[in-house]
Amino acid sequence: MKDAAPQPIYLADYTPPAFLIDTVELTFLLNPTATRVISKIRFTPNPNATSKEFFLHGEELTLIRATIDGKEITPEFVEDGLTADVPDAPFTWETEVEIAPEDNTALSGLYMSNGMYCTQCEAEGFRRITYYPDRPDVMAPFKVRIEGTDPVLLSNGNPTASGDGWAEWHDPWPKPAYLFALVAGDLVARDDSFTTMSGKEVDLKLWVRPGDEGKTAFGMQALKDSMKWDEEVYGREYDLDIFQIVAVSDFNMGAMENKGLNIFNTSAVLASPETSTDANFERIEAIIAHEYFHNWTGNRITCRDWFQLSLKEGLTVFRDQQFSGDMRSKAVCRINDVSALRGRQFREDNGPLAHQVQPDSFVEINNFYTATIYEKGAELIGMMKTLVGDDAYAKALDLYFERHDGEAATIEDWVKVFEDSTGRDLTHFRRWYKQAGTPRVAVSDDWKDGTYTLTLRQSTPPTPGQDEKLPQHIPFAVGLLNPNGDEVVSTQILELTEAEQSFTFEGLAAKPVPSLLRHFSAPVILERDSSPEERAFLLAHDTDPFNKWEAGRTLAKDVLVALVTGEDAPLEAYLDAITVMLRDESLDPAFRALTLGLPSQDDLAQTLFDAGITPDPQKIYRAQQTLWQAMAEHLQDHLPRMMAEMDVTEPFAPNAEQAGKRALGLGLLNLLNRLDGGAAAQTLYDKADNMTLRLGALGYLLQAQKGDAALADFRKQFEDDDLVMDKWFSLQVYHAVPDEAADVVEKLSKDPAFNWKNPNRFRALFGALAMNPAGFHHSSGKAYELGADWLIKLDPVNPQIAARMTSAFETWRRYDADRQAMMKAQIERMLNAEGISRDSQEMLGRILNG
Ligand code: B3K
Ligand code: ZN
Repeated sequence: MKDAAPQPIYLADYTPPAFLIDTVELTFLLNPTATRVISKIRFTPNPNATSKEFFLHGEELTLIRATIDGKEITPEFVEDGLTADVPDAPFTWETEVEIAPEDNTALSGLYMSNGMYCTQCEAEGFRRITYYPDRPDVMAPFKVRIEGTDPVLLSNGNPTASGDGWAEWHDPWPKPAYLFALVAGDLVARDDSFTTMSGKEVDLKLWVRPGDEGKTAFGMQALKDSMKWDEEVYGREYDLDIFQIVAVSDFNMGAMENKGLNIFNTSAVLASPETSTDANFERIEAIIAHEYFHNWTGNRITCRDWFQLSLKEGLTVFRDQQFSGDMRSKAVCRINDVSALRGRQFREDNGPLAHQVQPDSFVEINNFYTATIYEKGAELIGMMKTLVGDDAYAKALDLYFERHDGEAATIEDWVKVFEDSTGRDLTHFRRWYKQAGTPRVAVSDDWKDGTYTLTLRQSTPPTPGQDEKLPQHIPFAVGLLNPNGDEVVSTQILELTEAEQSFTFEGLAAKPVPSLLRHFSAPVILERDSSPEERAFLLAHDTDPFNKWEAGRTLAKDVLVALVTGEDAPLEAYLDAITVMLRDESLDPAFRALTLGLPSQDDLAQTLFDAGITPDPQKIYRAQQTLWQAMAEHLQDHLPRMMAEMDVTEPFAPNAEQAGKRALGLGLLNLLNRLDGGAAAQTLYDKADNMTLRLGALGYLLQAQKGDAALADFRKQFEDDDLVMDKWFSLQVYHAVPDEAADVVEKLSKDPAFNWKNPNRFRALFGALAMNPAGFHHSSGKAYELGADWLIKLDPVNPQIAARMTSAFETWRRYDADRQAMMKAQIERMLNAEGISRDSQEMLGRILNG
């Protein structure tokens, strides 16, 4: 039986901490089954406190002893921790506790991965290490001593002393406990250094397990690029003598920004041409930058409480997106970011899990590391920048760092900095933080006597717990093109603040074609009925690269929707337009490759649902296949030549230019594959000397049902490489035909290499199933049942991952009655599972009732 519904925590209930901390000294006596943690903490009553109650969080700890100012005491154990009678003056608190890292399968707190010790403390893992006020507004400098048999013993800050079997570290920058880190193991480092803008030499170390040294060069370069970029663009200099990254095989997410000691999932840092795809390289570069940028936006200025999570995450995502745009192609990066936003955040915002960028309440904070907090949060920063302009943005950021350095700040502090530095009133803009849901902006236009009028109407559908929606402050970027394709009005920002507003453009010679929401200037859904001709015109002529791509995407969407509903599809218009674009050699290959990637099946399902049509996942799948087939036939004569032009003859480099060529080559092979039954894919597989092409070719062989030999060969070559084997698992699921997807997953789940307790491997299999919508939503319901079986199995072992993956079921209300009933039955079965975690219980409850 499940426990009673867990109690939510409310933003409105925030009170300042009763005690502050001057210093923390921790000693770790490492042992896999019985690690001792001795903490010595100097507490001071907080003059601003509203309560004097002394409370320390603690979870799964065995208390050995506790003293106050050297005198042994017996604390009172309460829910989630302990309390004690303490002096109303500064005092020294000491405890010794015992923990068992080896038994920690939740991968939160101190745990073991492949024989090495590591930690993950955000959000609330530190309380599984020792008793502590585990809340981000309690910041302190830490001294750490580690004793153990491992050759490498690491913690935050600067190394102060070490000897045989011990090491000491000091982090002078006050930090909340969630940024604490410890690593111990048999590790080797790639060493480098960076000279900061004020001439300080910083040691850089990227620690990996012996054997992985060959995969560290790219990550190190990305780190140095990030350090330089943050100095040049944000004026932010690094602030310790050493910066370290450690790669860990068992990790719940991508990486963690612990002060001076970032811990990374191996998948987010290890890279080599033979084992990593271009997409992997790009993701690794972005994550390394993201974690590094947190040093200022997250660590030096942290969050007052977890309701402010987007303060650090939205801003840091925005910064890493800017960085990637500078390192690679701005247009291509923006298109990829928007595609990800639509794929994950719009899906969330338009379903039962919709929530505010600054939530009012939560049950389990780990469930709120979401696309809304991260990616929508980043869009909010981008909109503020658009509204105030680049210079004012830079000034506001300077003020932010000046005013809040060393503090635990709030989203309100952030907005206030913009108001104070620009003089603008952002009261209305604040709604973006408090109102969930994706606004719709419907556009109509009018042309009379040389005056062009655009009328914008906005509305936001209700979301769980928020029925009434107010108009948002939307920066709406617009440009106008002449019928001959010239731009007559360059990009302007219209500020839409009311439910309906009209904007006029005068003195035009002919009715223009509008290019709307350029650069995707706001995270909204644009509603405009326009002809295939207008879309084709914009695809050919728009000067805004995002909108050029968007025109092709909307046209493809119109075709696909029509193929699904059986209406007349504007197929010819699409094929002609796309052919012109694909053959336009003035365009970046990466950009052309993006136009070959059709709108996702999930995106189409949501679009149909929004239009009042119940989506049929099989029909959507078939529509996509039909369109690719039509494209292949239409381009038949051009394919071999166009592909040959994309051959990269220089040695492999993971840069944007080469990656773009490979992406377009593979996009074209996807088409050719439908005509030649896998022949070209086999040739490519046999000659490929890098993972991008090898994996691409393998995928197409699977698609052509000719993959068996290559799959076996791939496994043989890479069976000792976990990250590549993850690809081997997910590719088979991703490319499985809908009728077979569940069976493929079931078979792979019995493979001896399926180590289900490893988050990467679990996601490789079950994450891929959710990414194959026609397979997951197969009418047999088999995939629903299999997915639920495994989430029930995983939940007691690793609740964070299980809870996160329940979102595969979040779209259940979109579908027909049979599918709804089957999905609902599985959601309820998971919810009623014996001992269901608080994490999963919250997610499933919201999915079911939201
Ligand atoms: N701050 C971490 C995420 C922690 C997730 C805790 N469940 C990584 C990041 O956003 O950089
Ligand atoms: Zn982050």
